[in-house]
Amino acid sequence: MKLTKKQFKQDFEKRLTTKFATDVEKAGPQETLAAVSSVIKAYYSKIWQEDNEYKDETKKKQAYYFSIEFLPGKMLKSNLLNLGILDTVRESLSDLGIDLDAIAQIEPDMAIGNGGLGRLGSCFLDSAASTGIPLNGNGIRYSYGLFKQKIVDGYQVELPDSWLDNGNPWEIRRADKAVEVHFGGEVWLEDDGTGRLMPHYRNQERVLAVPYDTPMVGFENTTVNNMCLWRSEVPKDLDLRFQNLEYMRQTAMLSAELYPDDSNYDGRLLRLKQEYFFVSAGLQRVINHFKNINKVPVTHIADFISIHINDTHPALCVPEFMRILVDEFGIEWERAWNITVKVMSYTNHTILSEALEKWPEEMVKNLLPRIYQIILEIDRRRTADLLPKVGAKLVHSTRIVKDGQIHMANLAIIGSHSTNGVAKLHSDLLKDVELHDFYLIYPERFNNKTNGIADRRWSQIANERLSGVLDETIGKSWRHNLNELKLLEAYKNDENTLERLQAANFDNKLRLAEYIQEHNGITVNPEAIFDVQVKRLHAYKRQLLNVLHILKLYFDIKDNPEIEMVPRVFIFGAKAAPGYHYAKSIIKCINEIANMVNNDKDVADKLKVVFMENYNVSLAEIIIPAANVGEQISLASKEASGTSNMKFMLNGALTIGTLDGANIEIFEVAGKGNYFKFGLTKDEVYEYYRNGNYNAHDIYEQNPIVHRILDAFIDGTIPNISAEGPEVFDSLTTYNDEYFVLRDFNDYVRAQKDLERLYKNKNAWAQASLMNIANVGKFSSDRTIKEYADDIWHVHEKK
Ligand code: GPU
Repeated sequence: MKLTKKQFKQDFEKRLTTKFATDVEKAGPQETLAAVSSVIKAYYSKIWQEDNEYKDETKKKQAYYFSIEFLPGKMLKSNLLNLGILDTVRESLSDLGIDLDAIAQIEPDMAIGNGGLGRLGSCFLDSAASTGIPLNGNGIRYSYGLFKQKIVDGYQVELPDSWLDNGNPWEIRRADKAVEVHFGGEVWLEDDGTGRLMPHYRNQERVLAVPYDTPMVGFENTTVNNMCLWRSEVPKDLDLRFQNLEYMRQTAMLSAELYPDDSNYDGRLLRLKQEYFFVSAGLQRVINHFKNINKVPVTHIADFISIHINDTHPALCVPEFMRILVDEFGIEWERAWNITVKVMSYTNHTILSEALEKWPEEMVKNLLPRIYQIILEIDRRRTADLLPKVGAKLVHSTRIVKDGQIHMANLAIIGSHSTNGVAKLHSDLLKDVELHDFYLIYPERFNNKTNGIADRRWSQIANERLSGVLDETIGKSWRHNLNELKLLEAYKNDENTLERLQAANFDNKLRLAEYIQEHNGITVNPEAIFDVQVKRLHAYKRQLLNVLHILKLYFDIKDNPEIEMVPRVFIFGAKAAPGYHYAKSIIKCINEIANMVNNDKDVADKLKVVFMENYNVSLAEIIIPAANVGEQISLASKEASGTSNMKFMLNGALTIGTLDGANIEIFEVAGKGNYFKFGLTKDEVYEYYRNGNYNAHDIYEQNPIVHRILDAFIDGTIPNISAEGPEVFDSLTTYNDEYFVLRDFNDYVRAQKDLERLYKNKNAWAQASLMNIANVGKFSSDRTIKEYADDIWHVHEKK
């Protein structure tokens, strides 16, 4: 949009008066932020309204991304950038003596997601809007987002994230579009006089679902899509003579809190309730909208909408859509089923068995009696249909209802026309191993969609320094099409460019060093290698492998304080699920090792270890641009894709990583010598599983370096971990090292040495960094979302 400084200042000053009865001089930072946001909202609202009108008039197909998590982070700068008014607003505010960046910083992170899964959803919504693809989010408006992490005495402590305290300037409460969602009670079927069995209900719990719309503003275009988030409330006409206070409390609690589990299934009733709540409310709204704008029978609905099931949490979309078609529209079962399968599609995000959702039949039956009947009927008909075709073995292994449980992944695969993994390796594993039996039955449903990232946030917003250098070197076309970064390759031997790229990184390191000084009280040397591992704390991600390597370097220094070593700063950021005891123990160990190393005179500034509290999207925006190295060291086959790996690449960091997830595709395009790969391949890992012949204790006994490092956990070398040290030690020895940390240790050390060698050659390192940036184009989520739109949803870009 077009905007002059004069206009903005006028609008802003007026808003301070009308909204807060104050002026530029007297306004506090919260008032300033709210007034700026409110002005921005007025700017995009017009575009939003027009785009909605355009969508309704053209009646073109739209897709809906159902996800129990989103992780947008802060919105102010992203909205300014996408509207094309970031510079104008920054300069206008500066004229008034206001620092935009300081104001932007106090906006709370919108953290209604745990990690990669939720962040991917937000990258997709950004990319869809920016490429003009009609994709809308559907989720839950949690009053409390992911907990805030404090480190107290080395331990993680969780604090509530009450992000809505100062209001949310972006959302619109749409009370007119509220719907009801029903739970529990009894259901029975009665002939409606025409031979059809219709459900009748008694004693159902009623919950009011109120939608809040948040605009997803496209980058310098006219598209504004919607992220619809549902809040649970008590229906206004509820007769309290028949309801107790416990019910009231429960209803209000439905949308209160995000479950803080990442890649882990925790079968609690409230979670199942949340799943049905946003699925039912979302589908009702989608279908209501379809009815209002299209004058065609609902049997045509698959030509107008597509529903995406993001991991299994929204898999109840399948029976709920069936319920609406069959019970409410009177459509005959077979026909309804064909429509449902056409409308639905599903993404799998992990092969970890502890993440697979399986709800006890009793629980589903009691909470969702009609949905339970429908699931049984889906399962019964499918079994009858397939038995003669594929035989009992395949039918059984792929059944939705078995062992007293509802298998949610099976429901999602069977009830949709597309199942995709999130990186090549992961999608192959689904076809060949984990979902092989499904693949035998429905080969045409399986496909890959390698993840991507919203590059605007991860470069233009997070790394203005680098963005400036890129503009000066290759022009600005990369801001619209990330593949244009390829132009940078022509400068691979241009010393001036290499120097300026490294200088940008150095400035970002200074910024991070300052942050670390302020928050951790640790002085880090900006000349050191900034070696970063930021992601959820999980055994399979192997933060522990990183830790063992740090201890190796530490002992190298202790043995020989004069040793030559490129100084390193190891930076961690990680939240552990509150109930994940082992992960919390590792956090404690990292913090105690940090204390030991950082305060050891022998170490000087050769080695520093920093654990950064409360890792979230905003912190990632400060850390990643400052990194030299990104650690992507999960055990091969376990990380479905990873997405921070792509963010590091975009910002010019080199990856040290295993042949896992999207790392493989990163290595393919970055080019040899521009990354550090190590470790078992997925085939070697599976070979160990087949033979059952991995013996971690042997490695401990036979490798003196490993022996010494592991002993440090139990012999008092590392102080203050008398409970956690033995736990870690036992996991790696007695319990045979589930994720092959010891097996990969030697090769990891070797790769780390290669890395150090390259870093000593400033020019060669700068070239490798440049090659990473130049070849990151594939990992824009603009590419990913176009593939979903073309291959799965069949929705089209606005022209
Ligand atoms: N992922 Br399942 C999560 O962040 N949370 C989950 O509950 C599940 C998966 C992640 C994968 O671990 C990661 O590899 C992937 O990049 C990301 O989803 C997005 O696909």
